[in-house]
Amino acid sequence: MIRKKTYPRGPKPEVRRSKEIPSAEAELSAGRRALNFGYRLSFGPRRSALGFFLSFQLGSIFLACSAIFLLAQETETGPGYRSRALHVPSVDKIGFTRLPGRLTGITFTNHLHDASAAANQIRMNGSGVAAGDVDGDGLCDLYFCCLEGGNYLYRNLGGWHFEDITDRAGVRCAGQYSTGAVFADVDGDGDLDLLVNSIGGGTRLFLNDGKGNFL
Ligand SMILES: [Ca+2]
Ligand SMILES: [Ca+2]
Repeated sequence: MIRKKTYPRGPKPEVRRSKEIPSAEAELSAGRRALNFGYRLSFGPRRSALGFFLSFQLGSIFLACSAIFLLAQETETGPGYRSRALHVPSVDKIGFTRLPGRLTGITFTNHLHDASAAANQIRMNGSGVAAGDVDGDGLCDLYFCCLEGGNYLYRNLGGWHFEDITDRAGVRCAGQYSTGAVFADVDGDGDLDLLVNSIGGGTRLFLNDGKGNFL
């Protein structure tokens, strides 16, 4: 015969709720509600320019405070870096959007002929890309390695537009199978220098003059 063992019950533990921290969406939606309120006042049944002005100001203050609050709350700082979580919207389409080269100015394509691949299959490993601000304007520039035809350096103009400054910068590296690159301040003068690796050609170092011109 099996007997069920029972244990004396103690006092019910007290559950304390911590003060709820408003989420990012809640903060931003508060600002949007204020703007919607203003819109109804301005363009609803009772049109009022003063109502629109006041509510627009209110909504702007809400959004500004929300942004400051979120930055202070979510930005993590450490030695040499800052990071912040990426908020993905719960509605609407998410993910990446393909931007054509005619809009961005980036028309780079990595080329490798079949005969070249057959001669040395290491070439089929592909090539890399380096990202960094080479001219110090605060915008991230891009350097693409190519197996045949030379590499490309694109200067970021902002707004997803780029210009090809490869020849001006002197980093084409034509005539070699470039496999990878990295930007790093090799000489410690505060700007990003460029290291380019290749098959059978060693690693080349280009020193930056601080304006995106390499020696
Ligand atoms: Ca730049
Ligand atoms: Ca440097």
